[in-house]
Amino acid sequence: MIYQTGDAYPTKKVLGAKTYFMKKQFAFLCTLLLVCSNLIQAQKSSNKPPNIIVIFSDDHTQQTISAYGKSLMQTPNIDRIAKEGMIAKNTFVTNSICAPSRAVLLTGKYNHINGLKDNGPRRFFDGNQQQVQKLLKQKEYQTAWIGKWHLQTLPSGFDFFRILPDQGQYFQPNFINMPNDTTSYKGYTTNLITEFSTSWLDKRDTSKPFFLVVGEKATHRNWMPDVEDLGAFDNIDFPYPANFNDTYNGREAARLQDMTVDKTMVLQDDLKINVNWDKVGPGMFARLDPTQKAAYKKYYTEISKQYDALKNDSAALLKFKFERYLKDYLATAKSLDRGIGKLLDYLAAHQLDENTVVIYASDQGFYMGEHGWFDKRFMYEESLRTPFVMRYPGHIKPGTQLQEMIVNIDFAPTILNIAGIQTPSDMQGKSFLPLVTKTTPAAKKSFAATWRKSMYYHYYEYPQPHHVAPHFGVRTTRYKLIRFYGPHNNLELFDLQKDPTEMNNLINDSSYASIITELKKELKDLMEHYQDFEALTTWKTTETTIQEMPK
Ligand code: SGN
Ligand code: CA
Repeated sequence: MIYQTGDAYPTKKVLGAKTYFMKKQFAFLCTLLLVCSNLIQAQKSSNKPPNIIVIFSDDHTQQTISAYGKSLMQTPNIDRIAKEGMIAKNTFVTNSICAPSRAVLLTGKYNHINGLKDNGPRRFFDGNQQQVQKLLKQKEYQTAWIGKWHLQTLPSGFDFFRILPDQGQYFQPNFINMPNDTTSYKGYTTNLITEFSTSWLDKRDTSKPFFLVVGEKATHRNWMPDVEDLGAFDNIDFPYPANFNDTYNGREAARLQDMTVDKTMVLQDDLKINVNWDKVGPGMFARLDPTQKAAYKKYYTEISKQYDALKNDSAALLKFKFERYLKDYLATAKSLDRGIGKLLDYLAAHQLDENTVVIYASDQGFYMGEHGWFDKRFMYEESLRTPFVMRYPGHIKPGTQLQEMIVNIDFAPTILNIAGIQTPSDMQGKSFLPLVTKTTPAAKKSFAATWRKSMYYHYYEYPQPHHVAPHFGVRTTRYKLIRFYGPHNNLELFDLQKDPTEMNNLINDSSYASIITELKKELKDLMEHYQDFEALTTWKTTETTIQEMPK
């Protein structure tokens, strides 16, 4: 007899007692197996580590992100990540420049260890070394890097990459596709990077978790806004920061840099003023298609007229230049923030938002006119800091604010921790997850007690492109000691509580003598701890020319 689905289960009478009980036992066993397999399945999926997206922008600084408080513009989508998760208020980089910062993100190590100290001719990143994506891949993650990469050697350990060559272009950019083919794509870079990211997500293997780095080009020089954002900030007057007219008194390296809005910023290439749009050469503007070029021509011709009208007023011209810089920079940040919103919407629309960690950070901070500058490099606050916000649903309480000092060497260990992977012993950073995930206040307090109280910095690239002398230094919660070397041989000390904009070098102030001694010792200890022996030698051999080395 064949029983069809839906038929009543045969009775004891129909089957006979023995067969009836055997069948009953069999059915019970089947049910048990099914329950067990469901439980294992459920266990498996709850054990499946979360997906991780790192949105990593270029030169996007905290002064322009509203989640950080006083901001030059609103960034609703970056703020959304912070609101749904956490914001790290004191995030610093080890070396404020692009390629080295990316190398730190990948390796969790200082540049003297990962080998990439600057953007220049020495810019060779050894892709054979241990990297975060390779460790994630061992844990079944699918890995991808899409967008700006800037490490000269091609990515390794990623299942997929589509990267901008070198700095990349804002319009009709070339991308390098795997294994090594360059193709030009029509459109605006930020939009393309977003589209490529979501289409990679569409095609991914859904049985595995993913690790995706979205490498944004914005907000890098020469700040070419998307056509729809031209003029987005024109109704706003931006005042100078209080120290715009810095005379660099007592700060030799600051005096000798070449990165002022006044002298270094180029009227045509940077500010698009008085460009001959009908005859643009092979530079950035040549990438605009006819419609985009017409929009640029229309908009910037009007701006040029306003500039020309100020011709005999040098103070007004400088203010105009400064404001134009901010307006173009912020307009590129506007499309960046919009793209982030699209990524977040994509996650929600595909039911991925609950199981995806989203991190937003930049490779370093930037000057928005502070000290009269654009660019980065210096260990001063604006470029030493970088934004860092992260959402991790179910684990980080919405609205969490982290005050402890985190450094970009901590990014890789934290990402690994999220994936359930222990930090390899040779990584120099530490996961800060226990500082922000849900735990008892006591546990958090005891972990925080072990957390770093100072950070170490080392910048190398000199002289080009901006004549910033190499330097290393230490920052504590209150003080900063910087040692310039190479073309300079001097020390700077700042009391950040009394002088947050770093205008008064206190190195010769005798009332700070004991603090200087302590900071020198701390700096030396950090160099030893992070094994920066070259810096230690520089410190030792030349220190006597400035002040006594600590014993
Ligand atoms: C280019 C820029 C510099 C900038 C470096 C490094 N000049 O050389 O102003 O400091 O990149 O930037 S430009 O005229 O070519 O725009 S980084 O973010 O990649 O480190
Ligand atoms: Ca950068």
